[in-house]
Amino acid sequence: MTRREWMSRVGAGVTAAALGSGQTQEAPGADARDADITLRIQEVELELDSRHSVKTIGYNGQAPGPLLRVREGRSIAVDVVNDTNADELVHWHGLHIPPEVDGSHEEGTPHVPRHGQRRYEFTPRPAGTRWYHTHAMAGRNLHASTYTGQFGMLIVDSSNEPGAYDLEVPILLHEWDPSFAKDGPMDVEYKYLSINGKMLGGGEPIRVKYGQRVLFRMLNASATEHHQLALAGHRFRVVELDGNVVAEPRTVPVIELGPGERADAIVEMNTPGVWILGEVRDRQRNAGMGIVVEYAERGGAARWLPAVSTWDYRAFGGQAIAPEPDGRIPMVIRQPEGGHHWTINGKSFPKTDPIVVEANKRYRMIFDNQSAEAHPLHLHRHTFEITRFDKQATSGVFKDVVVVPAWKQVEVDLIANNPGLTLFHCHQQFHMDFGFMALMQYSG
Ligand SMILES: [Cu+2]
Repeated sequence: MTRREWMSRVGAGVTAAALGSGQTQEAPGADARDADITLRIQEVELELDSRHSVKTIGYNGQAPGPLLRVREGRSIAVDVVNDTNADELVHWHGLHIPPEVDGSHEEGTPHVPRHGQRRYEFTPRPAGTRWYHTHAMAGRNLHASTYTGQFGMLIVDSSNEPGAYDLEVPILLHEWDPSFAKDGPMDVEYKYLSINGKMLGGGEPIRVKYGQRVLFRMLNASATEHHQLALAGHRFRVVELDGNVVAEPRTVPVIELGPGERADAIVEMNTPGVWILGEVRDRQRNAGMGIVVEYAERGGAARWLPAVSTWDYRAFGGQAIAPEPDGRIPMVIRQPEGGHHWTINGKSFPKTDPIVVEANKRYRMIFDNQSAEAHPLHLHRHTFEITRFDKQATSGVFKDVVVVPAWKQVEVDLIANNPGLTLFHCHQQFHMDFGFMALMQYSG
């Protein structure tokens, strides 16, 4: 049975349940003149549970936005209608598409004008768990950009998926009602946390049956926060990171995701009961970051069990030796004392040095984090391979976001195979808005 058939039998119902009013928007034939997908950016009153709701900006009257499912290699047209008072951009995170439609102002993508609309046309690739989100700048405005509900999952299906699972469940993390911390005026804190737009207990449970294999597609759509997830009574077999198959699938108790990262994991449903899938840290889970997983014919209060993280990208890597790169791109990351700007090699965007590459050559980005914070570093329009993590070589873990821990070094290799301006930045919104960006450009 193909993945597509699974989806039509069970998956569509599951995703609709997990995302509330969410629904898959299928791309019809390429000859259709109407848009395949329409996204309307508009204000949303999001009910987190029966006692809490927030006003935010979302897509098509919901947050998260609709789960989009498209076919790899089949061109689509997306009409984005902007009902808000601010110019917007939709970034297709993880896709290898041209800068004109990638959704980055810095790369030259035109805005979707306030109270206007714009069509994005592109051919989705590569296959995997991708996502879409606003790429507007927020600065100190915590009611803009990725602080809002402008995010959703985008699944790019290939024609030859094995489909070795019975059920597919998206898990999207986000926080709401942000403010600046009183004791640290540059730290953002949040009142409510959610999975799939609901606080723990506020939405429908994920309903499973004994013996099922469930594929969880997890996305950290937070503007600023790193998260750790566990499913009480169960373990995750991680098969993909950022939507890309890993060299060595491994079973782990806890999955860690920086802002922008995804993990796809299969769970064998072999411990009947009513359980919590949620943030490992009590404070985060109690603020709403959890969802109930309920076996058929089981009832009672949902149980939580503490879990300890063993997370390490290298666990999913192989032993292959990376070829010598054609060029090395060292990047030293610092936050000069007393300021809140970030620097790459001593400069803040837009003054950061351009990263110049030649088409079809291999480059090694060498990240040296000289700061006390972990940074989720994202390269647009390309996929990179982690080749060294904290002084240890690794291979076969392909990503578009890599978390570089405080005071550590990480190296990634990329093949420059998608000419055009390409944005590199920290996915922590408050970091990217304060200088932590650079542009990669192709020479000749
Ligand atoms: Cu950062």
